[in-house]
Parts: sequence; C-alpha cells; structure tokens
Amino acid sequence: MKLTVFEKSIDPATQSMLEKAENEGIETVWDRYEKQLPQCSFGQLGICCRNCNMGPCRIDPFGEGADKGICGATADIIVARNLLRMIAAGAAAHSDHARDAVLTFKKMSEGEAGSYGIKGEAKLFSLASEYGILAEGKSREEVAGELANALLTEFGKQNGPLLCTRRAPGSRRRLWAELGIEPRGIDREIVECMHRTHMGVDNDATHILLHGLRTGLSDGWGGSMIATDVQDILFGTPEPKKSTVNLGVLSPDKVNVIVHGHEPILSEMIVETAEDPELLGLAKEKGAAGINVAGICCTGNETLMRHGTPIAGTFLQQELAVITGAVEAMVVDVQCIMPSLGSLTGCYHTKFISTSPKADFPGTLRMEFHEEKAYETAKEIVKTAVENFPNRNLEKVNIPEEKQECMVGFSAEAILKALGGSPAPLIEAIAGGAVKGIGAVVGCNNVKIQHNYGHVNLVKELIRNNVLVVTTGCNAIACAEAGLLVPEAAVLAGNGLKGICEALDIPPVLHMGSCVDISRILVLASAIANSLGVDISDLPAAGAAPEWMSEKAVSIGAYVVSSGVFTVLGTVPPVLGSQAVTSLLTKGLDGVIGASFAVEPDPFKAADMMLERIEGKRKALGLK
Ligand code: CUV
Ligand code: SF4
Repeated sequence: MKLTVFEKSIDPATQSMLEKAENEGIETVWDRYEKQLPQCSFGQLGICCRNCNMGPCRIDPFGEGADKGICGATADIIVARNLLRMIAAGAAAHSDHARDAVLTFKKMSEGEAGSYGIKGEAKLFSLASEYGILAEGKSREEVAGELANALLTEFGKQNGPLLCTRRAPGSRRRLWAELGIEPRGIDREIVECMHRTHMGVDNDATHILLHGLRTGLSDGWGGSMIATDVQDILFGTPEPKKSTVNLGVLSPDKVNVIVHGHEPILSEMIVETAEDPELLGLAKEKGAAGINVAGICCTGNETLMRHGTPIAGTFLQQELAVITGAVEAMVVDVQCIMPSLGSLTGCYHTKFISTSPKADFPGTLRMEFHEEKAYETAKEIVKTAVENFPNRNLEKVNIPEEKQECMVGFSAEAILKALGGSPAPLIEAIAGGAVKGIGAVVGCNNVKIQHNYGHVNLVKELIRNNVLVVTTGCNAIACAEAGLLVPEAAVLAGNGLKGICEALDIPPVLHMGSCVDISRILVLASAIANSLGVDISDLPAAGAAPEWMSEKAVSIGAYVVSSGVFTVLGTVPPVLGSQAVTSLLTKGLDGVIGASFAVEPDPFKAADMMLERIEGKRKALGLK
C-alpha cells in the first residue's frame, strides 16, 4: 500500500512538503507507518502480556489456541492491565510536567529562578485563598512560596481527595467518593497502577479499570489542573488575541527557531530572548532580517495562547517543518517529539537541540535547561540558531505559502469575561436553543487517520449543528489551519451559533490551550453545571479525540468520561481483545458514572453520536 500525499493529509502545506520529501528521498512518519503494515493484531487487540519473564504471553483471539497466559491471566485481565499502564504513563507525563512547573514556581518564590516572575497576580491570590493560604501582610513571594509547598503536597499526599476536585459539582464528588475513585495523591495513583499491574496483583478487569478512572482523575483534576494554574501565575492567564498558523509562518529571511514539546518553562524564555537586542544585532550581522520563533505541538499552544507566537504545525507536521529547509534550530523539551528528528535534521542544516534533563534523542546538541540560568541558556540556544543561519542551503529551501489567521487565548476566565462575567448568557443561549450544546474536541494526530481529516470535519459538523466547540492540543492547531478559529468562521455555523458568535465577535471554535489545559474545560463545565445546579453529566455536552495517539490521551479519556462527559474516540484503543473491557468502556460505564466511550473513525458519524447525546441531555433537562 502506498498512500498519495493527498491521502496522507487534507492540508495543502502538508501535502506540498510531503512531495518535497519524496523528491529529496527523505523518509517521514508515513513511510515508516507503511513499513509497519500489517500491524501486529495481538498488539492491536491488547492481548499480549510482557509483565513477567515467564512470558511473553498472548491470547488467541479466535479461541483455538491459548486462552490464558502462563500464570492464568485471561484476555480480560491482560487487556485491562495494559490499559491501566497506558493511563499511568499518560497521567505521569502530565503530572510530572506539572511538578516541574511547581518546582520552578517554588524556586521563583525563593528568588532562585532569576528570569521568571509572577505575571498572573490575580491568579496567585485566588489560588492561594483556594488553598487556604492567608495573604494578608505577606509579600507576593511569600504567598507564592506557601502556595508552591501546598501544591507540592498534592503530589505526595497519601489521603485524598485532591484539593482541585472541590471545583467539581458536589454530586460528581459524591459519586466519586461512593465509587471509591476519589483521587488521593497524584504520585500515589500512578505508583499504584504499576503495583496493581505487576504479575499476580490485581486480576479483576472491573477492579483494574476503576483504578484507571481514579488515576485519570488525579491527572485531570490534579496534575493537569495544577500545571495550568501554576503556568498562569508564572506567565499570565491567556486572553483573546490574534496569530497565524501552519508551515507558512516560517520566514524566508529571518532565523527560524522552532519550539516543540510541552513545557512553557522553556518556550517562554526562548520567545523572550528572541527580542534580545544583542541577538537581533547578531542576526543582522549574519544576514538575517530578524528572529522568528514558531511552535509545534503543545509548547507552541502555550506561547500562542499567551503571546500570539505563531504555530508551524501539529504533531504530524514536525518533520515537515525541518523538510522546509528553513529551520535553523528545532528546540525540544518533552513529549510527542519524534526520535526520527535526529537523522532527519542531519539531512538539512537544522540544529536539533534537546533541553530537558529527562529527554534526549539521537543526534541532538544538548543544551540542558535549568531555571537558575534560564535566560542565559535560552540566549545560548537562540544564538546557536542565529549562527546557523548562514548555513541555510537556499536550494533546499521551500516554505509553503499556507498560513492562516486565528483567534486564540480563550481561557475559562477569558470566556467568562467575553460573556460579561458569568456563564449566564451562554446558559440562556443553550436553554433557548440557539446553541444546542458544547463539544470538547481535543487530541493528537495519528498516521492511521488522514492528517486533520478527522479533526476538521468533526468540528465543522458540530458547529454546523449549532454546537459551540472548545478545543485544545493538536485539534486546536488543525482547526486553526482550516480557518475555523476566526470570528468569520461563524458563516460555517448554524444560524443560532452564528448569531451568538457575531454578537460576541468570537469564533465558533474556542482555543482553550494545550493538552494540560483540558483542565480549563473541566473548570468551565463545572462553572456551567454549578450555576445550573446540576452535574456535569447532565449538561448537553460531549467530547471527542478524533485522531488521538498518545498515552496522555488515554488518561485524558479516563478523566473526561469520569467527569461525566460522553467521549468519542477516532482511533481504536487496544482493548478489543476483551469483550468484557470493551463493553464496560462503551456501555457499562454509563450506568456507573453517567458517561462512556464510543469509537468511531468516521468524523461525520462521530458528530452524529455527539449530537444525539447532546439532544438526549437537552430533553432530560426539559429543553426543546
Ligand atoms: Ni499535548 S499529546 S500530539 S502535543 S495533542 Fe498533539 Fe498536545 Fe497529542 Fe502531543
Ligand atoms: Fe504471561 Fe502472566 Fe507473565 Fe503476563 S504476567 S507474561 S500473562 S505469565
């Protein structure tokens, strides 16, 4: 099977770079995907186990060979355990990111993270009071220090519930408590996943999965929420602003520095140093017209939301950015960074710079990033990029023209502000039927789905049916590339939603941030549910991850569903090898926590499923 560039992506910039790659004999993620086909069906079904060294074991899906592992583990047990490990990895990724943000915040409060400060003072004080810290008579830094300690406690706590869960409606919290899935401590839940999945520990699929929900909750209402909150204090809470996206944001005559990964701790500093007069002078000396910083993946979303820094692409466009031949430095921290970038950057002049003490890749220039010398290191990194500018090989440069305007920065605070201070106008619009409900569409790209096809079509279908869409992660970038994040996109919305967008001058699709910022969606949903006096599961809302691939997305799915939101997955998780697990996830959960998963790769059908759920919830609330 050989896919054409048109079958690989719906995005013209992506298609043209894929053509360039083919002409230059450069391998991309799609080529490697083709070499993996057909993919192992035991893996796809989730029925192989390597959790002890009597194995590996696998279950015969046709019921002819082994129906148990050597220890006696059935398909149900193996599938559930594997899924729990995915949730653990995803929750760990978000929460360890959060931990680093809090540690930076703590160092900042102690005056040991020189270049960082408090840009979100209001959030500092509101969070401090939420955590029971008295601010009176204390300096900002003292309050910050006490808050940092309180937040760090959430990671190591032995007994719950995590304090952020108090933001959820009371009925939801009571349900979690009754089910015994209230998250206790962030680290505790993740460690317990590893313990339970060790050979011979937890061997009941339902029991295993309930802990999966608890671990997911410790991410959504713990790690991710803390990451968002602390980053807002350090860097400011996002507000609406304009920017541009897609590979066309790369500059033909400026030094292009790409920040890729997830932690704004790094990208914020890079953005700042790009305005350093000394570096700008050096750029001029090297023949460049300036320094252009552009993002990829969620660290890009972070700087986009706060500074309007342009974004060069989604997850599947990371290699293509290098293939433009115009990137002086690809600067990465953690998560969603393809190790292929090492050999790929070797084919161009691009410097591949890894910065996290936790993450290295083949072929990188290591420039480890520490808070104490953040500005200096960022400056060193950008200087390396500037000095690399003369090495750009003009014959290899081809930057696609495509770049799209977008309006971003819709934090929960910004949305409430746009509504005039309370969710009431949105609730009225929903009650009156102008807006049918809310769709939360998030998540990655995945080579198994035509790039951006799932994202863009699902979202278009929702807004056409008067569903206001909130988005994060790569879905947000995909929507931006398709021109859906501008107020003018209201013409694609149904009449009711269109009227609201025009009245408020907002897009029908609201960019709420990076993947950890799905916590902002939880906060917004809680605000709406609380002001109606209902549970989140009563709201006319539904979620989707049309092209998800990462383990983080599995953790997200676990907490979104546990929070009461029906969620449609566009790619099949490795669970189909167990009838029991599959039916629990897609049906059984509904009776337990008021929401469940569905799997539907076709975005039009997925939209129908979400619309049906939204209609059902409207009816139950007595809305027409
Ligand atoms: Ni964190 S997790 S590919 S960057 S959304 Fe993008 Fe978002 Fe998935 Fe990764
Ligand atoms: Fe096989 Fe059981 Fe060991 Fe898994 S834990 S590898 S199923 S013996």
